Amino acid sequence: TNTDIQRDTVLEREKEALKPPPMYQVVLLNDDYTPMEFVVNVLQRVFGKTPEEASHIMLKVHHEGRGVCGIYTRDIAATRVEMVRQLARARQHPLQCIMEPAP
Ligand code: NFA
Repeated sequence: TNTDIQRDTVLEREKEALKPPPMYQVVLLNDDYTPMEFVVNVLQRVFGKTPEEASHIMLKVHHEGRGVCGIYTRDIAATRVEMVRQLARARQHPLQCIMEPAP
């Protein structure tokens, strides 16, 4: 009946609200032109990495083609991707940054 379905819908919504939100990883991609120092600076400024952490991630991207900068909720991930793209654009570097569902 109608009220049975309404009650089911409320229970489904309550169950959904208790779930953790979907998480997204922000990924940097390698290229041949962006200076290493710029990438390290971005990782410190946008992702709060220490100089040592930032260098480690930068070298992983350089050697393996990609590297995870952090895992966030959708809006935080999207904002950080935009921050990276804006910094790269301002210096005319081809640095690429994407977000994808965390496994
Ligand atoms: N491959 C770039 C270089 O040799 C450095 C780089 C690292 C670029 C990580 C993008 C991401 N200058």
